[in-house]
Amino acid sequence: VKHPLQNCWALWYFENDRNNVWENNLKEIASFQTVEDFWSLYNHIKLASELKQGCDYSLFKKGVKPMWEDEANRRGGRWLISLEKKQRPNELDRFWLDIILCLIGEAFENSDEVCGATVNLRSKGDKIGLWTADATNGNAVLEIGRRLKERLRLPPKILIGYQSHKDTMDKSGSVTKSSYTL
Ligand code: M7G
Repeated sequence: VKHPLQNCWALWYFENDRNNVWENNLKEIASFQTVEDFWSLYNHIKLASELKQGCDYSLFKKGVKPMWEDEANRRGGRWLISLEKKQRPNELDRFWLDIILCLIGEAFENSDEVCGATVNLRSKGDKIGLWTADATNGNAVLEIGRRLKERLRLPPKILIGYQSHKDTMDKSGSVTKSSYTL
């Protein structure tokens, strides 16, 4: 018998095709709700570092689209880990897998607040974001951020910032201010 996860999760893939509006480039690839089905999926898809520039993977609770406008996300925000270019070959895949294991293993006290996570492959530097449901829930946001840093073994001097999606949306292009930094 397979080992059930507490939640059902969906994996999404985004490929940057400029002929389409952003949302239409977003595709739900697969979903799973057991440990075994997670590993069979993981073992048969490309590593994040093997995706083309401009592509994303997202892992979200089933039923939540990996976009700001989704009802589950629209009051929320994300913890953002900005990677240096040189981290793609040696750290990106480990960070992404560790974040997935935190999500599906419900590693946070406030796991109910977690919506999902995204990895963006970008020439200017890759990004990993952990999305939570309520940017005004400071206690939950901070607990999740602290644990995330711990689980990814990010050194204290590497700072991560939390930004509400509303601020990200309004600031599109320029730098978004962080509501919290850890
Ligand atoms: P990005 O892919 O998050 O980061 O956003 P990047 O700037 O490093 O590539 C790029 C652009 O994609 C944004 O400026 C938006 O036009 C669009 N976009 C990204 N996200 C996450 C969303 C979203 O959730 N909803 C909508 N409508 N557009 C988005």
